[in-house]
Amino acid sequence: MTVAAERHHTICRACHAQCGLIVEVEDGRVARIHGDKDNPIYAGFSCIKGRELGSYHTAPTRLLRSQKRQPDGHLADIGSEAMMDEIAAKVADLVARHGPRSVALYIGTHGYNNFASSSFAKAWMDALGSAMKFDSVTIDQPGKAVALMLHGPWLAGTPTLDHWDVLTLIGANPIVSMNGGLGMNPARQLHRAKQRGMKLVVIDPRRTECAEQADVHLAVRAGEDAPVLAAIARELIAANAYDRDFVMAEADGFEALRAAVEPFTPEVAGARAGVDPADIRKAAELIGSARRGAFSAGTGANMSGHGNLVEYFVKLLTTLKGFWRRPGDEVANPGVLIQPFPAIAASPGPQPAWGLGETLRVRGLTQCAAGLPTAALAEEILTPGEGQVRALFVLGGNPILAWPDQIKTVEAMKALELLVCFDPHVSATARYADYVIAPTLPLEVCAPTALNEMIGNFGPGWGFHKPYAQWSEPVLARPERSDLLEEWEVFAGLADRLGLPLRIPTVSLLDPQAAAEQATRVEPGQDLTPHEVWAMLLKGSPVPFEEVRGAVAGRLFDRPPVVVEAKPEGWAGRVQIGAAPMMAELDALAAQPTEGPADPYPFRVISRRMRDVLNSSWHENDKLKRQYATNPAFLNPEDMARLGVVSGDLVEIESVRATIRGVAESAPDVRPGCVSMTHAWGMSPGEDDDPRLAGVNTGRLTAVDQDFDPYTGMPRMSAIPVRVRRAPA
Ligand SMILES: Nc1nc2c(c(=O)[nH]1)N[C@H]1C(S)=C(S)[C@@H](COP(=O)(O)OP(=O)(O)OC[C@H]3O[C@@H](n4cnc5c(=O)[nH]c(N)nc54)[C@H](O)[C@@H]3O)O[C@H]1N2
Ligand SMILES: Nc1nc2c(c(=O)[nH]1)N[C@H]1C(S)=C(S)[C@@H](COP(=O)(O)OP(=O)(O)OC[C@H]3O[C@@H](n4cnc5c(=O)[nH]c(N)nc54)[C@H](O)[C@@H]3O)O[C@H]1N2
Ligand code: SF4
Ligand SMILES: [Mo]
Repeated sequence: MTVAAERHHTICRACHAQCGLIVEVEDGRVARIHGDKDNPIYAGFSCIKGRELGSYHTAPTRLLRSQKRQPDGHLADIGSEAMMDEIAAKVADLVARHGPRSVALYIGTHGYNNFASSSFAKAWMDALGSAMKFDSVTIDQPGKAVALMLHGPWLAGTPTLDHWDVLTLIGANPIVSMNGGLGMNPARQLHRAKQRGMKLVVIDPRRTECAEQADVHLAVRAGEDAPVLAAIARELIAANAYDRDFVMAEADGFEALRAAVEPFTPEVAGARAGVDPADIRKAAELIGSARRGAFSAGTGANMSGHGNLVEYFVKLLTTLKGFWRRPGDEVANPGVLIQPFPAIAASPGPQPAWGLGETLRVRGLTQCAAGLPTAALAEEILTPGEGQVRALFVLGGNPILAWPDQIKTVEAMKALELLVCFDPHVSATARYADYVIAPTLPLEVCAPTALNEMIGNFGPGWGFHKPYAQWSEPVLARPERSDLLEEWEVFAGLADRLGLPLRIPTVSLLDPQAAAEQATRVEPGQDLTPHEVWAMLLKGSPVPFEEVRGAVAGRLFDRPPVVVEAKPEGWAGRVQIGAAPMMAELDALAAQPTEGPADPYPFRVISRRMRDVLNSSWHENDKLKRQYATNPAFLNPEDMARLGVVSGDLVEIESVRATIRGVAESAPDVRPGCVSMTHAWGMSPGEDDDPRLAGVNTGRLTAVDQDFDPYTGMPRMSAIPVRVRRAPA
């Protein structure tokens, strides 16, 4: 006999969007999951990943107990207490022999998704004395933070979607990715904005779901965004369609910018990017005639060789148009869990963008504004000498499938003395691990929507546009006969064994110094409940944690309105729109000959997201792979015909670094000359020669020490030059 279903509200944590969902539980198991039409932000939205969250928890491949590598190479169960004893002893020994820098941390998607795990992990590294804390930001959109520092932050932020007359998306596809540009429930937001007359410009080599709805779609050659953005800036200046008063009052560097964009006429940019100059003019006119609007760049634009410059254009075009919030504007979200910056219509001016904190031993790289360059971590592991990394903790990430330069990443994982992965599966990386720690999954633990509120500061169309928050209590009990830990419990357990107190900063304060001042000290062996942990993480939140804990269905909080104040008398900071390193990069682009010798690698592999999987996660669920069981090599039909292949045929994709095989799939939406492929599929080299089985890994095509960004260390992860041919039978 089945019991009537209990209905619970929950926060989906399968991606960063944190949708408010409803879970129906019967007999202790998930019967159904669906969107919540009463949710004031998501209004019933859910995607198939969220609706399949139940099966995520019961997947046959899910680890219910942590694993230890045995002398014969197999993984076998280990009790969590014994596991923490052993790992703590190994770390103590490494630190004694080689110093704390020999221990590194990499926080991936699912570590980043959970402030309790990432905060405890970083605090544990601080307690050890190791600065070697890496995360996926520097292999994602690091240009965002770098450009923000070169330009200078605008404290009052940007107006929200309902105020824009025009939106320009550059290498981003938020309808599928749920990432920045269109806020939550993006398809509905775009529909509404278009109905009230907002114009949409999309710059993307593929006619994406967003481009389908664009007023102007510039289907640029991959990697050629910067010339097009330069031409748009040039047109705005030439047509006097920029906000001259705002620029005079708030910005330095206008003349340097004007000179640097001068060579990029629409004809020059159009020839480089392979688009009609008239379309560049049309885009510039739409932007030029707008009173308010926004620019948003995504991973495609960040990974294609000029990520910092593209993101810098995003900032400086916003300034040229005066698209920032102005005195008297209301701040749409005065903050619930995160205290926003003071709403002043001013900038503190540019800040250091690199050369911060730890210096790496390879390629002259330093910590940049986006963090330590993850693209250099494999070399830090492989380069002998003082400071060599010998132990790596991977928190909810999958280096083997996600990092650039898979060949080097495999070497590095093998070279480690200690590899510890926190992962619910024996992932492609966990296959090299000494310990795989089995974590609890989202429906088994409590959490707030703090992450999504925090990323509201990344740019326009990110995070919540209203004072919204939700708190989730566990919906499911931990499975029978399981021995699981929340990731933070492991770091607290390791710190206890090493006798180290932890300092847990609050995530509610954006200023790192203020957050550190409000840090809570956790003594070795101190008993903590999850609620106590979240109370310390949310110390100083605009709405007290105890009150937010009542918002189990997600709700809007009644916050006093915040209105942007005018710049105080005598304020010195001004934004910078002609930063020397960026202008030099533009000059170098302008000096490149437009007609080069024939390109030996004439195709470009460009990245994309697939709706039903998240990076390397969700591949174990066949229901989610009903449409694509592989990551196809999407090619324009013209290219398919020239190569003599039809959908389903195998093609060889060769870069200077490696050759992979892909399953060709005809796609008229892809610009000729591009191979549109999703990352984080496949296996290690030699294991995915038949891509029809588990896909193939595009990270293998890149080499970290070639064609890399000098500040973020990131090589091209999109717009990767390749040749393509029909695979021999
Ligand atoms: N060529 C190319 N490369 C790319 C990209 C690209 O566009 N092109 N994109 C880049 C980007 S933007 C990113 S963010 C990175 C992603 O880089 P990573 O974050 O390193 O990779 P993921 O595949 O997201 O790894 C997630 C891992 O977390 C595990 N996991 C799932 N749920 C949980 C959980 O609840 N707890 C824990 N502890 N683990 C869990 C999964 O099993 C999986 O092994 O990849 C980058 N790589
Ligand atoms: N369903 C789903 N959602 C996800 C993820 C997922 O794997 N699946 N991953 C999550 C992660 S980790 C992130 S970081 C976000 C990313 O979110 P987005 O940045 O929106 O990522 P994509 O959807 O891949 O869109 C990138 C676009 O860039 C285009 N592109 C590629 N190269 C170039 C270029 O040189 N120039 C220009 N202009 N465009 C180019 C591609 O064609 C693609 O349409 O998505 C997140 N959301
Ligand atoms: S969009 Fe992301 S948060 Fe929302 S239901 Fe899908 S996976 Fe979950
Ligand atoms: Mo990402």
